[in-house]
Amino acid sequence: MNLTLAIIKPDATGSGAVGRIVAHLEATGFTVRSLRMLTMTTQQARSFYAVHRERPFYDSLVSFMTSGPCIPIVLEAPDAVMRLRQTIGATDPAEAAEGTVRRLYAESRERNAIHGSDSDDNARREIGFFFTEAELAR
Ligand code: IDP
Ligand code: MG
Repeated sequence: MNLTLAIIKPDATGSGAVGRIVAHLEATGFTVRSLRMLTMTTQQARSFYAVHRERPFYDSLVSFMTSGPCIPIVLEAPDAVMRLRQTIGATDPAEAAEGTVRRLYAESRERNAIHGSDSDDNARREIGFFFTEAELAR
């Protein structure tokens, strides 16, 4: 699939990194197809990250993701999912490769600046979580 979902997380919207992160994504070859800004409710964040509900970091993650505004972005490129995962880097910025978004802008394993879908199926689900068909049409 040529679409994936990124989310600029509350640490990065709060630290003035939004413009630089979007510029980095565009410079990497992605086209922005749609974006919006919202502060997620606890229910939204719990649902978005439901796959992690048994993990020890789940409650803290939900609290972080609802602590400020997020910017979900639908990105288009060939092999979008894999390309975005390479562009954002490893979950922990200390382990993320040089030049990746998390290496450049993330604070910690939790406050790691950006989300990227990890499969085509999850990209479809996650895009649908934030955007209607009409918002993707052009
Ligand atoms: P990913 O975002 O690199 O795909 P996941 O394992 O899917 O990483 O975890 C989802 C999010 O949960 C991470 O981006 C990060 O914000 C948070 N997270 C993951 N592992 C930990 C942890 O060990 N401690 C605290 N937060 C974590
Ligand atoms: Mg993940």
